[in-house]
Order: sequence, then C-alpha cells, then structure tokens
Amino acid sequence: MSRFRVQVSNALPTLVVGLVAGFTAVVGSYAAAGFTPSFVVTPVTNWIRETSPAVVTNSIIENLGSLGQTLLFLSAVALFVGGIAALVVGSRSLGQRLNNRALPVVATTAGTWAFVALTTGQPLLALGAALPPGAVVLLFVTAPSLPVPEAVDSRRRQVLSSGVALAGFSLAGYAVGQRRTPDLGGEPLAENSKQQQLLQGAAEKSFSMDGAEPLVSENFYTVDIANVDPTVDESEWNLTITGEVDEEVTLGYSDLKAMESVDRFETLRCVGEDLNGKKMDTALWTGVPLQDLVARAGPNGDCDCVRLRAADGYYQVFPMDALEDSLLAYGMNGNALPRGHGYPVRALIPGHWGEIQVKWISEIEVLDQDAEGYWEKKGWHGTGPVETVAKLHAVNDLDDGRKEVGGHAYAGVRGIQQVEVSTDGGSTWNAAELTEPLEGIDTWRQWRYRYDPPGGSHEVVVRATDGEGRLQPSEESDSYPSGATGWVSKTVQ
Ligand SMILES: Nc1nc2c(c(=O)[nH]1)N[C@H]1C(S)=C(S)[C@@H](COP(=O)(O)O)O[C@H]1N2
Ligand SMILES: [Mo]
Repeated sequence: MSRFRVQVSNALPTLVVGLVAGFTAVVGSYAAAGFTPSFVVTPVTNWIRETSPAVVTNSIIENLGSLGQTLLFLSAVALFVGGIAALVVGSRSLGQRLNNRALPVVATTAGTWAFVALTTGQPLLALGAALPPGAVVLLFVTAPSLPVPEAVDSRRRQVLSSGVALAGFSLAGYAVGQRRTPDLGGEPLAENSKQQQLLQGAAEKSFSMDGAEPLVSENFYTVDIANVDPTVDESEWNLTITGEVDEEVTLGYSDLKAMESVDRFETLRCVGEDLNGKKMDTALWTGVPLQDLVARAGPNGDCDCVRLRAADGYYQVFPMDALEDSLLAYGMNGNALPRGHGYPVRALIPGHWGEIQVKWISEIEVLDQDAEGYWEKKGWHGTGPVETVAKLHAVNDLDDGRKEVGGHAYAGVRGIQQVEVSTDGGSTWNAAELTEPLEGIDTWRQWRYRYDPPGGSHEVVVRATDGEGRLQPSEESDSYPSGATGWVSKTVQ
C-alpha cells in the first residue's frame, strides 16, 4: 500500500515535469527559429500530414481550412511535448535504478537536441530547443527533498514559483521568436504607378455590395500544405529548369526583375472548396512570361509535361501546353508577393485550378514520363481546366425596398458571357448585371441582380454561361476529386 503510494507520487510529478520540459522545448525552439521551417513543430506537422491517410489530410487541409491547420499544429505540439515527457519519465526511472541523477538531464538534453537537429537540419538552432528542457530536469533532480510536515506548504510555493517562471519564460520566448521571424515580402514594388493605375481602374469597375469581395480581393485566401510557410529571401532565390532539357537554366531574382514585366489580373480558385465557398479570389499580378524561359532550356521530354517544385516540398505535374501565357509572378497588387502567397516567386498558369499555381517555386523539371502531383497522389484531379461557377454571397435590402443579390462568376480563360438569376426556385430566369472585364485572360466578373421581393420566403438560384456559350452544369457533385459543380441557390426571406 505505502509502496504503491510512493510510486504513484513519484511518477506523477515526473510526468508533469516531463510535460513542462517538453513545453519549454517548444518555446525554446520558437525563440531560436521564429515561425520558420526550422521551428520544430514544422517537421512534426509535415510528418503527421504525410503519414495520415489521404482522406484525413484532404478533409483537414481542404475543408477545415485554417482551423485544420490549427488542429494539425496543436497535435504536432502535443506529440512533440508527449515525446519529450516520455523521454524524461523513462530516463528518470532508469537513472533512479542506476542511482545516476545526471542521466535524465543528459538524456533529455541530448535526445531533444538530436531530434530537433535531425528533423530541422539546424544543429545550432536545435540548442534553443534542447537547453530549456535539460534545465527543467536539472532543477527537478537537484531540488532538495523535504521532510513530510513541511512538504505541503513548500511544495505549494514551489509549484507557484515554477508556474510564474514558466509563464515568464514563455512570454519572453514568444517575443524573441516573433522578432526572429523574418519579415519577407509585401513591400511596395519600386515602380508601381502602373499597377496603382490598374487597381484604380478595377476599383471603379467594381460593384460595391455588402457581403461580397470587390473585383480585387481584399482578403485573398491561402491554401498551404505546410503549417509554416517557407522563408526564402529573394537574394538566395533561384529557379532551375532541369530534367529533359538541352541545357539547364538557372535564374535569380535580379534576372527576373531585369526582364520586361507583365501586369495582369488573374483569379485563383481552389479545387477543394465548396460550390459557394470563399477560396476564389482575384489579384493584380506582376511577373515575366514563363514559357520563353522554359524554351530557353530546350525541353525535349517524351511526355510534353513538366513538374514544378517548391521550397515547401510541394510539386505539381501538368502538360507543357499549359505554360502558354503563364507567368512567374513576383508582384501582387503593386507589392512584392507576400510570404503567404509565395514570396519571392510563384507560378501563375491561366485557366487551371489554384493547386497548380505553385508558390515559392524552385524548380521546373521537364519530364519524360507523366507523373502525379502532390494532390493527385491523394486522389484529386485538380490539374485540368476550372469548372464554371456563379457564387451568391451578397443578399442585401436596398433603401427603396428592393432586394439585391450578387457575387462573382468565373470560368477561367473561357470567361463569363452571362449570369442569370431566378427568384422563383428556377422556373423563370433573368439576366444579371455584370462588371466590365478586368485586364487579364483568366478573371472573374461580379454579377448583381436587383428585384422587387415577392413577399415571404423565396428561392434564389444563380447560373453562369461561359465565354464559349456553355451553361454551368446543374448536376451537383462534391469538390472531391475534380471540383464542385451545380447551381448555387439560397432561400431569401
Ligand atoms: N508551394 C506551394 N504552392 C501551392 C500550394 C502549396 O501548398 N504549396 N497550395 C496550392 C493550392 S491547393 C492553391 S488553391 C493555391 C492557393 O494560392 P494562394 O494561397 O495564394 O491563394 O496555391 C497552390 N500553390
Ligand atoms: Mo487548392
């Protein structure tokens, strides 16, 4: 009985100490690396994602969106902290058996260091993760054991002061880590008067509707496989054109900037979004034509296909033809690309789903044989042309008693010819107003329809016709595997 009690009370604080040690390792790693791929949580999230079944990752990343990323992040933290706690508990009990107090300290420090150094490839920064848990275990094993009557009170004091120290350490680590997170991208392009003018024009064309983005999105969505975006400085960025080529070509950022640039509006849409989802946005992009650069290398592969690779390990494969009119973009809305949208350089392949718009691009590989891209390996077919869609996001009451419904319509390079609205569940249709097209070859249009409400609840349905005269298909399908289809409808009161 008493033996049992001793063991439990022995094990419990060690587990708590282990969890605290693990937590300080996370804080220490963040302080050393900032929010970069060298922060230990990055490789752990990558590992969880790549070893989880495709159905799980598909729904986490594509459907849960940023919440999924948060869950993934928290489970990575939990896994890492749990691993260190296990290391502390295990080495502590071994140390007790061998009567060696240094063992858990050394094992925790060395074990954490080795793990972080190996997974991040940053042995020096890994010290930031390894020293704090080592120190926690050292304090624990060297703390004087107290006689029983005094133990309760002084343990309470110990717990309290440890808690305060831990909170202080966390706050300081967080502050240091934030300062060490590089601030990359997003600054205004040196010469951006032309872009400002184009943006001004787009603002004038926009319908202003509550509930729907203007023609140039204010909040451009992001979809990332990785939890932490790569940190590639423009000074160290380069792009290599490799594989089945006559001669490899390597380009740096200044090479791109020295070429004649193109400015163009372009819409991106994620194949994984819901039919009426919000992962479809438009920006003004600045970059250089990509096809000429690939031609320079003399591609001679047998499949007429290419694989684009990126700094986060992402890759996509698609036919060479798709490179026609594609851009290597370094600017977004008159600024350098923000880090989250691929700073310093991303690909823009007109008419195709968002997934082939590879961010943080590092390599273009000309292939001999067709291969699967990152998402295709998980069962998606997101490399083809986009589906036609008209979304319904704005439902507003106008001052004059009429209703206003509106949103965006998009059909890739086919363009949008017409949007029709039904306010009686699809029995009768009326043409909606459309915004003037933006300067680009792959852009959405806004649509708007104002009407006298019939009184009471009614069903609004919307459908688009693309520039080739094809009506948006009415058959409903899920986004998986090749994009949601159907007509968006909404019950309006
Ligand atoms: N390197 C890299 N490129 C990427 C991704 C990624 O995870 N890594 N996600 C793709 C997907 S699925 C989409 S929909 C678009 C989204 O681009 P955005 O984040 O700029 O909106 O980027 C694509 N390019
Ligand atoms: Mo996507």
